[in-house]
Formats: sequence, structure tokens, C-alpha cells
Amino acid sequence: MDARLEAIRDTVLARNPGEAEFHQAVVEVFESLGPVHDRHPEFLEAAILERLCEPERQIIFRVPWTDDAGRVQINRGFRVEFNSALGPYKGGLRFHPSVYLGIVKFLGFEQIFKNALTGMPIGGGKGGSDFDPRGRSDAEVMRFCQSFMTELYRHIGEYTDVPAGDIGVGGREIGYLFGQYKRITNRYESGVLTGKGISWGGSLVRPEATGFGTVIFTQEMLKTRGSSFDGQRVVVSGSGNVAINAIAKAQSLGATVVACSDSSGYVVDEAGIDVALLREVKEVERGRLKDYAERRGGVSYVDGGSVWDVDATVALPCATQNELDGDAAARLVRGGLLAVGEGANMPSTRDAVAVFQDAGVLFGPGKAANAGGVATSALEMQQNASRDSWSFEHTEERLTEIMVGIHHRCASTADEYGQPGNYVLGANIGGFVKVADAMLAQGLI
Ligand code: NDP
Ligand code: 2IT
Repeated sequence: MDARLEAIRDTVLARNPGEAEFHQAVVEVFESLGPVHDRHPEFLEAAILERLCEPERQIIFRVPWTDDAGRVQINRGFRVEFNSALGPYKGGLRFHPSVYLGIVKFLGFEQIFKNALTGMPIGGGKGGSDFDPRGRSDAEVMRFCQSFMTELYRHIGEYTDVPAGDIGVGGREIGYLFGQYKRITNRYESGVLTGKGISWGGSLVRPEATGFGTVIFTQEMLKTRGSSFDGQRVVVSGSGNVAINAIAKAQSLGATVVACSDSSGYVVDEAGIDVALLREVKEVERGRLKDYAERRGGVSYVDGGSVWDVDATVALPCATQNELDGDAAARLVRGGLLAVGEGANMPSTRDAVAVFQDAGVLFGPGKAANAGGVATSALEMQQNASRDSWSFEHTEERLTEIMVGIHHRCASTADEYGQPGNYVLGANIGGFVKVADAMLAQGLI
């Protein structure tokens, strides 16, 4: 790493002790930015990096609620409003027991660059709670969401901060959150949240957008080698919103998705995952992948273990951070891997990324490859602002244009900085320069 940046990195790490995921995300970005600072010494003079690493605002709050047995439960809520140089803070809410400040900050930090890459007018933010929705009734989830919004509402708004979904937060949760926001503020302010239901201000394609976008980005990478999804053997991790829609899109392009996972195990389905059955089990019944395997029949379900033990030509990690380590990466490379598209945020460890890049595997980092979700959220905001709603076809066309544009921006930036095919460098520099220019123009704030 560039020596000037090393000193800034050390200060950032020391100022934010115990936040391993945030450190990892910061270091990964800093490693790309040396050459930018050679060309733009003004960024150093204006302390752009120091400012970028310090969130504009961090909110931590108590979320009290009662469970179905009448017992009082207390969770912790977070919203980190990281950077508003390009637009209102924008990013999802994650409900998962592992959530703490370091996770929210890593996600918020990555979101700044991702959102810049989309070309849409959105800043970076992220939030969530250590609430575990697993096994909770609808009524419990509703009471939790209402309590969460009773504090959050004062910090958000169409022009201020626009949350959406992430792990553990989908259409059901956005509905309860929106209802409570509307009730407290007495405003039907559609643009305050995205991922809404289609009849009350949501956008077609938003539910599919992250998974579809990941596949579109990966298809663009494959094209640079004269290849495509047609005939590929694909492994996807996770079986939530991003994973299911990535599976659907990859198979619609002629690939066979032979395995997917949840946090309990993975299924190997050599005939190709049955997407309709997977949706029924996971989205309608909120069941487990084991239930899919039992209902599907003729497939193998592996309790525990790693889905990355299954050979693939294309890997789409769509579950969570650091789920794919250096050993798993080396195994996948030995199995004939051509490309990785990250549907999740930071799913590959730093070792894994190095293994992929050294082996010449096409590697699309999450902040580029999974940007279709937030980009379509921005399209939802556009529709809300104009009180309009677009067709599925039109919205999907816009998503495709945006993903092809992000691929182009990453690839051309990597070329410009003398590292063709390095999408990590391209995404980090491409996102950073846009935000840094805007921060310079807006003065010392
Ligand atoms: P969901 O909650 O719909 O699904 C998450 C999936 O990942 C589930 O299958 C879950 O398994 C698995 N998973 C979650 N945590 C872990 C863990 N600690 N270990 C193993 N498996 C785990 O979330 P999404 O599909 O929305 O999100 C998946 C990833 O995509 C996240 O990294 C998220 O940040 C990222 N992302 C999401 C976007 C969106 O629009 N939703 C946009 C861009 C990125 P189980 O059910 O067993 O918990
Ligand atoms: O990580 C992400 O980009 C998301 N969870 C989606 C954020 C959004 O505002 O749609």
C-alpha cells in the first residue's frame, strides 16, 4: 500500500477499535487508491480519505418490544449515515443476530462507492439491528418493526436518508416499517423507503434486481472472454432474496445451477435448482433448504459443510460476508472456475480475492456486481417522485443498462490505471473519484 495512505489507514483503524469487518473494507479500498492520489494530490490536501472514513452521523438506539408470551425484549438499532456527497443516504437495513456497529459500518462504507458506481444520485448509509427474525411470528416482527421505526423516523426522509432491505429485511418488514412511519408523521411519503409492495409505491423488478443484476454483471465479464452463462455450471450460496433471483436469471440464460445453501447446509441438485419450488419453500413458507431437498427428491442435502466444495465454472456468493475463504477459493480454482460474481457484500475474504486474481479468474466485487438492487431502489425513488409506475420490461431494461454501465466503468477505469481486468481496482477507483470530486466541490463539511 502507498505509504501516504498507510498512515491514514493506521489512524482509521486505531480510531475504530474492534470493528474487524469495517477495517477489512477500508483496507481493501485503500489498497486500490495509491495511483489516484499520484494524479490528484488535491484529494490528500483536502483530507478526503480521512473524511470518507468518518461517518457523517451514527445513530444507535434501544428497541424495546414484547414477544408473543408477553415478555419484554430489548434489541439494539443502528443507522450509520456515512456520506451524502452524491445524494440522500441510501442503503439497506439488516436484521440478524450478528449485527453490531462494525458490520453496519463496513456495509455503509462499501455502499458509498457502490452507489456512486450506479450513476444515480444517492449517498451511502446502512442500518439494522441484532434482532433475529428466525422463528418469530408475524405479530412479533411487526411489533419489533414498529418499535424500530418509532426511533428511526426522526432521522430519515425522502431527501435525507432512504432505507431499504438487506438480510432479514424483505417486503414484510418494509411494509410494517412504512406503516409506522406514515402513522407517526401523518405523511404518505413513498420515497422514504424502498422495496415497498407494488400496490403501495413499490417498483416492479426491485425484488429481483440484486440477483438479476449480479448475473448481468457476471455475463458482461464472461463476454470479455468470448463466453456467456449458456452451458455454465453454477454454484450459488444462500437461498434468500439475492440467491433465488440470481439462480432464476442464470438458468434463464442457459446455465445449470447445481447447488445453493442456507446457514444450516447445502443442496446439490444436478438437474438444476427448481426455482418455483425454492420460492415456495423459502419465500412463501419461510422454510429451510432441507425442506426443499425433501420435497424435490432425488437431490442430496449436506448438513453443515461448505457449498464451495461443489465444483463450478461460475460461483455466485449470495449469502454473507467472509463466507468464502482462501482455501475454498483454491479448491474452486482447481475445479475449473472461470468467474465469480459477488451478490453478497464482501463474501470473499482478502485471501480468496488474491487466489482468484492470481489464477486469472474473472472476479466481480460486490460493490459493482450487486449494485443492481440499490440502483433499482433509486428507480423506485424516481417513480415515487413522479407519482408514476413503470412496466416490468422498462424497469428491467433500465437495470440492464445500469449494470452494463457499471461493468464498463469498472473495466475502463482498470484499463486507464494500467491493470486491465482488475474489477476490484476499477470499482474502487471509479466509485471513489466520483465521490471525492463532489466532496471537494462542496467544501470542508
Ligand atoms: P436474505 O435474508 O433474503 O437471505 C440471506 C441468505 O444468506 C439466507 O439463505 C441465509 O441463510 C444466508 N445467510 C445469512 N447469514 C448467514 C451466515 N452468517 N452464514 C451463512 N449463511 C447466512 O438476504 P439477502 O438475500 O437480501 O442478502 C444476501 C446478501 O446480499 C447479503 O450480503 C446482503 O448484504 C447482500 N445484498 C442484498 C441486497 C438486497 O437487495 N437484498 C442488495 C445488495 C447486496 P439462513 O436463512 O439460514 O439465515
Ligand atoms: O447492500 C445493498 O446494496 C442493499 N442491501 C440494497 C440497498 C438499497 O437501498 O436498496
